[in-house]
Amino acid sequence: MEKLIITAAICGAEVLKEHNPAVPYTVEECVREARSAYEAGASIIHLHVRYDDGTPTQDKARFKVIIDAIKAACPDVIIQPSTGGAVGMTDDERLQPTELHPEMATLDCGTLNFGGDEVFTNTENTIKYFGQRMIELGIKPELEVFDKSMIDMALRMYKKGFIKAPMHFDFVMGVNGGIGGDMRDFVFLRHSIPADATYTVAGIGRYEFPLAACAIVDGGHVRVGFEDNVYLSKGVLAKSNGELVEKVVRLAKELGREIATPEEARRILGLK
Ligand code: KMH
Ligand code: ZN
Repeated sequence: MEKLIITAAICGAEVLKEHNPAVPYTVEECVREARSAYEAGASIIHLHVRYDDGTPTQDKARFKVIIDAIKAACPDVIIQPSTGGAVGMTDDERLQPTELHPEMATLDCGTLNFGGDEVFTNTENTIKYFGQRMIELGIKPELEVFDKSMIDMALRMYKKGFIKAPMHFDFVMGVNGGIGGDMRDFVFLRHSIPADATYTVAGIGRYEFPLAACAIVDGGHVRVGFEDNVYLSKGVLAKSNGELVEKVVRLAKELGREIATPEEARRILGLK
């Protein structure tokens, strides 16, 4: 079994300091959270950025400042900017961080309800546009799937040439509007991807660590972080993203799975 790649989704676009005071908004806070995750064993940072007041933005200049600062603190870490951004942003607004030529970026594979009146929109043409852009720029997409239908969409996009193999998926499970986070749901997704594909699992809220354990024993990979969950255990807020990563490392050690370094993660994912 390959070593375990841990991704830290340190910030997100929706979670606020009101949910956990350690949620990062400023450049310094992003560096602090990325470093804590990296030192604990994360090899990938899934990155959204905010302005200092917490407003999410896909502004290229803001991304550049934060990516450069994270790279100075964690030189070999893989930075994976979000192209999902926040609900309501346009496609071109969302794509801005791809102009910085990151090694990876997310590619969201369908539309879903996102709580209340919010809808996270990813039409077929959006997916084609984002997929084509990432092929042109040599960026490895992490295929964000919030439901089984989005795996099917990714496979259609692959057949049409908008996504290349081997594909790398992120099963985002337990969003209010997407697939649930039970083991049955995990098994369904896990057996719906091609044999040569890799995957990571991002369980939302209370699903985070049970799904991490599923992926650890199954040979998949794991994403944790404030974007998905702010609690270390029931009712106990995590002090940092690093604490969430440390818990995954403990689970992996108990279950006999070694942790991948960023260089090992690059090889496993076929990054340049
Ligand atoms: N913030 C969500 C609307 C991604 O990063 O690609 C979208 C999201 C997915 O977080
Ligand atoms: Zn995200």
